[in-house]
Amino acid sequence: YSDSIPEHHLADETELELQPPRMYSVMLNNDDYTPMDFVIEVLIRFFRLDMEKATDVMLQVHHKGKAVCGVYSAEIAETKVVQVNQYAREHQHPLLCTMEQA
Ligand code: TYC
Repeated sequence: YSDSIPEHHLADETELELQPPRMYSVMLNNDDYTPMDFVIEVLIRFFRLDMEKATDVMLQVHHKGKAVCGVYSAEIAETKVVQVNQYAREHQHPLLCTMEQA
């Protein structure tokens, strides 16, 4: 309906900005070296999973190669990726966090 509103009246509340944001799945990728307990800690700390859910997602990654940890808008997903990869490197683990459009 924004066609019916003069362009100079388009504001934050009009149609263009009411579209839902594109969503991104943030994934953990399997590797042979990162300890399972560290992956669980990451899932609890950065993705706010409880111990049971975190264990489930960690095992999914371990068995299938990767799994979704959470789904977020672009800016939040990018922040998760940076924070998790930085945290893993600080602890000298090769754990890799990535994102893809959901
Ligand atoms: N494969 C690892 C191991 O056997 C565990 C692991 C799980 C690593 C999930 C990374 O994202 C990962 N210690």
